[in-house]
Amino acid sequence: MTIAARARFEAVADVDPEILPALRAEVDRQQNTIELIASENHVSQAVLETLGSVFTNKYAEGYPGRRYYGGCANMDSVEDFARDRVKKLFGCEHANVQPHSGASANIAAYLYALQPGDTMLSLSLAHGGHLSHGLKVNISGLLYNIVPYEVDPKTEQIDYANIRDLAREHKPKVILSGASAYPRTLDFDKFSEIADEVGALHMADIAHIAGMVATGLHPSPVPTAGVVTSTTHKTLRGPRGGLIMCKEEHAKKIDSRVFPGSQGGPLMHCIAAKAVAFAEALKPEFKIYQQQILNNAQALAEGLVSKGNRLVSGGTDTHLMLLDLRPAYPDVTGKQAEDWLGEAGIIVNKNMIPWDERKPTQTSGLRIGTPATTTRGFKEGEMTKVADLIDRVLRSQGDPSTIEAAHGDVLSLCEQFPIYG
Ligand code: DSN
Repeated sequence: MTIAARARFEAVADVDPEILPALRAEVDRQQNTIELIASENHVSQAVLETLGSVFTNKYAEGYPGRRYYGGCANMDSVEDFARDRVKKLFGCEHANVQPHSGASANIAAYLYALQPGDTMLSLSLAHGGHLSHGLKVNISGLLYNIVPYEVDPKTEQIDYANIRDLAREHKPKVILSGASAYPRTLDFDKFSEIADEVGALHMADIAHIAGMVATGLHPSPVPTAGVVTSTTHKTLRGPRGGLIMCKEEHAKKIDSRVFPGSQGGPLMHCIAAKAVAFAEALKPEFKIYQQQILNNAQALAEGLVSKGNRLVSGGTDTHLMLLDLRPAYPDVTGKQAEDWLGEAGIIVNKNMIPWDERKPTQTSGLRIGTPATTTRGFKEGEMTKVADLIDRVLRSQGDPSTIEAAHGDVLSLCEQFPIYG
């Protein structure tokens, strides 16, 4: 990988010796570390190539067939392919592939569904939600009246009866489902049922689980939710970006809330790369990949639990899990754990757990996910080894010689599974 990638940086080497070392170092870092951040992945060479193409040179404000600039025929072609492929992947009536990110997709969806001051129910960030779902300092929390729901204290899973009670009491315009640190299956039909009952719109954000939804390995909100947003770069394994799906009857207004409502020129190189990633996701092997993500998450979870670690909600149904550090390592913060594992070449992120008493900069939890390791070819056997490595480092309380030994094992695992050929 290193040699091939270095060759591709020849032009940068000619013009920018300051940026070049970081490019090379990042290739090496990704090759030589075990990436367990649940929202990250390694895109294919085809997606990378398209992302680095001349499509980045073009303005294409508007939509296919209705652009504000000349010279957009190739832009129209790739955007049409991207939209059609989303429709096939998810079975939706309409797709907008222009959102620059998941947060941008959410903003456009809010502009579609809400007026400033309107009420929205969403999962609290502290219980696994996302900052764009109503954090006070985010545009969602600044513009709208957010009523957060929390997980059940006993099961640490979504409490649908509580959501129904809150919905009846607060009469929200939108009930938002979706999360960035919730390890269990979401019952989208139940969300839609509650939303229908109180006359709210069910908006689903499937950013984390999009790959599983596309392949039928997680229930889909598309048939029942009013609007569905996603990112394209997590389990979907495309370039960094967002998308929105809806019924045909809402298409015109949704599109207008993306452009010109909240964005200007679309990132056409990114949309072209999304189209390539969607084609990859339509292939039968993508479902095998998604199933392996799930199998790997089970193996990792079982490995951790068998060594006495506690997972929030007792386990996972998806690609991610939340390790509660408190029972096994009461004095270790998420920040320390993230740092020690990082020194060993295992990349995770500290994460709040429900009712966490530590600050978000410290936390009592780690979020751990399997999409990226699965992409590079890890299977259950490797994940069991990864569970053992994590456990060794944490149990040693950051002992330098234990970290060094674990790092050696990480490097030899990484060498067996090159990311790019
Ligand atoms: N920051 C992403 C995550 O890590 O889940 C969500 O946008």
